[in-house]
Amino acid sequence: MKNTLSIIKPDATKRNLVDQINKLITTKDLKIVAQKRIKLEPDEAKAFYIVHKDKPFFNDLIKYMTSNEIVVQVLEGVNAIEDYRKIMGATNPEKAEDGTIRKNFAINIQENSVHGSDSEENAKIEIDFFFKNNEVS
Ligand code: IDP
Ligand code: MG
Repeated sequence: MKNTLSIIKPDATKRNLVDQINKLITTKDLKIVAQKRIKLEPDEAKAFYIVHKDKPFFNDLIKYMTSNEIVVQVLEGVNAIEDYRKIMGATNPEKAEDGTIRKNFAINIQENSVHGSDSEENAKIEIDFFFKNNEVS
């Protein structure tokens, strides 16, 4: 079994989409094994997205990620990382496949409703960023 980190982002929590998004997550081979709703501080958002610090959209991304609460989740499955990236759809919702979370719910390339880890290495770093060992079942 593998774990991946999922975030339901501010645009989605604002619109009360958590239950609908969780339905799309759990219909495939993925189980939600930890979940909490939190408000990110700007410094935490900057630390989480440090790989994007030189991108033109970085400051807007931090503003957006701290604009409302987020729901952070640990997902478990045999191919959790790849399976969740598929369920999420492309970063730009205009390019996302039908049935994906981003196709269904994202507003634009920034307000794209969900985050999912992109590799096993980053999944571990990102899960440790938000969860203590005893919070993940
Ligand atoms: P990902 O979330 O699909 O892995 P990344 O390239 O890692 O996409 O970007 C992280 C987040 O930064 C995106 O999910 C989105 O919220 C935001 N973002 C990415 N590219 C752009 C852009 O070109 N304009 C505005 N925001 C962007
Ligand atoms: Mg990414």
